[in-house]
Amino acid sequence: MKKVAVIAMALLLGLAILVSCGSSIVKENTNEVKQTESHQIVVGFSQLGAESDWRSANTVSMQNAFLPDEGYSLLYKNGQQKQANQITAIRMFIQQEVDYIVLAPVTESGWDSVLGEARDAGIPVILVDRRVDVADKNLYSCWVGSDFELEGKKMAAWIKSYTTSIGMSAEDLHIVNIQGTIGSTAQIGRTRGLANAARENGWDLMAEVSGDFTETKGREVMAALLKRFDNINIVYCENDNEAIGAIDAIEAAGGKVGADILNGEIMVVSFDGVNKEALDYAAEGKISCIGECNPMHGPRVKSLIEMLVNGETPDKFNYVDETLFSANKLVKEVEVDGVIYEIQDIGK
Ligand code: GYE
Repeated sequence: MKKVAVIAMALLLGLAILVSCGSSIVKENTNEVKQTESHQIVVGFSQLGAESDWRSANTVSMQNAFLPDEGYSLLYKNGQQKQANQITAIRMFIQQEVDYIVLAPVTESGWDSVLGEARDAGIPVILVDRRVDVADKNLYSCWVGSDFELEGKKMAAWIKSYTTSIGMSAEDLHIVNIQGTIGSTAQIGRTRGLANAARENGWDLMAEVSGDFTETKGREVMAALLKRFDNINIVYCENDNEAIGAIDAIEAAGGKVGADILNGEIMVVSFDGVNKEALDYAAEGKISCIGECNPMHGPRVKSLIEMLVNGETPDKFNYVDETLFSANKLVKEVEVDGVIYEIQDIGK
């Protein structure tokens, strides 16, 4: 009996060893799979929202740049225009131990703590499009995007050149600014570009109201402005979606949009040049000028990450070159800070 028990025990033990060996083999295999997966560079992308056509094009550009076939895995989170959502997304990326965090921040302030958490976790942060205002600039590796104040200055230079060439004097310009999301880099720069030019030239900048970069808000804000003022002759929209909404509101109120200010038309200018309807409006002259804002940052962010992977240090601030689009033949070029920018004629 004892012998049988010993043999049975030995068999059981052997089985147990086999089973445990087996499971360790299984584990190793899983590890191997994990290792091949971990050759992929995991990028967590906190996009601020989906408020405009510019934003959608930007998201697609990012998604197309970080493809699994090319060794990337992209985790995308839409912040719905709320900073709190973006902070939650970044914390989730930290927990998931991503290799890089890419942040398109909705507004500039309030990022110190969460970016500090990313740094403590050893995860580099790349900013795209808008910027953050943090005490320690080392909280992020680098940024790529547009020079928004330059965009504003170029548009102001276009307005100045156009209105002087049709013989208007400075005090006859009655401008309203439908601003972007307050506190966002794009808003701050574009608002400053216009406000400074208005002050320097003596233009009548009657109101600055946020349209939050959306068509709906642009329509709402414009309708309210038309009730408040009866002499608006220039509408400066901080993006195309707002401009489309504003044009609707002007037409609904019986107004006519166009560059013929001297004959009562209301001139609309805007930024982006991504939305097809806005570009068509510009070709027809309903939008008199569009300041280009380039959303195709995916490949740019990718090359910044590649530099970091290779141990190189990219430039801290990386600007994109941009032009102005107009079908109006009167202004061929504008000069800002000693640099000449040609206007791209998109007339039919
Ligand atoms: O102009 C606007 C978008 O930050 C450059 O955000 C971006 C701006 C863009 O909603 O359409």
